[in-house]
Amino acid sequence: MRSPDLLNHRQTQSPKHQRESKDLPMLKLYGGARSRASIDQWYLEEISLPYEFVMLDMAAGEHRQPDFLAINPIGKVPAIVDGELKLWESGAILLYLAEKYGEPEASLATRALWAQWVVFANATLGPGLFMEEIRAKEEVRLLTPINHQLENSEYFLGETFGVVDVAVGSYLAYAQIMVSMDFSDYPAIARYLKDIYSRPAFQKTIGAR
Ligand SMILES: N[C@@H](CCC(=O)N[C@@H](CS)C(=O)NCC(=O)O)C(=O)O
Repeated sequence: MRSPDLLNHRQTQSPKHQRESKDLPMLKLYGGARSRASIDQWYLEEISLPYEFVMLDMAAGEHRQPDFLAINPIGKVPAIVDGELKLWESGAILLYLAEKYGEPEASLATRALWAQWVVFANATLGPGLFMEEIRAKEEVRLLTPINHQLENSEYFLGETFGVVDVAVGSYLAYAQIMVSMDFSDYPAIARYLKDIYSRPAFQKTIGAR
């Protein structure tokens, strides 16, 4: 494993960013070049939580070595280590970061909506936009209601950017960046993506690829 890069962070943090003990080591995010770790990294940057990015050399199989398998026995990135907690699956990491550090205190119903959109992004939207054999069938069906949602509000859950925007916005952005998806029939999504691309935290992570 390459030694962790310590990234720069913005100084302003809400009280929710305070970690339980100042003695805890910094949260570590494990990823590879051009991996889904960028999604979690985008959110870490959005919430200005200090972290170390551990870049695994996946071409050399570092993600299948015992050191990393002790963190994620499935041998896939992203994964995080935060104190005693080892956590993997990009969506589970987003939800943990949201609840622990990123979002204001929220009701069960609101947290359930975060989970709904995060699971939708990873289990339905991602495959629908990236699996060639189903894309033609799924594209209109998925993008029409998403466009409608964004006609009614600036962001997915209202007028404030949040974890759901990272979860869903990353797949919409990846679709444009990686498979040149054309959103001209979906003007609210196109407007939303323009906004996403202008965010410094996005530019530093997914937008830097
Ligand atoms: N559903 C998982 C997917 C994880 C995944 O497939 N990660 C890829 C990189 S983007 C990986 O580690 N591939 C290496 C391998 O399968 O050996 C998530 O969202 O975290």
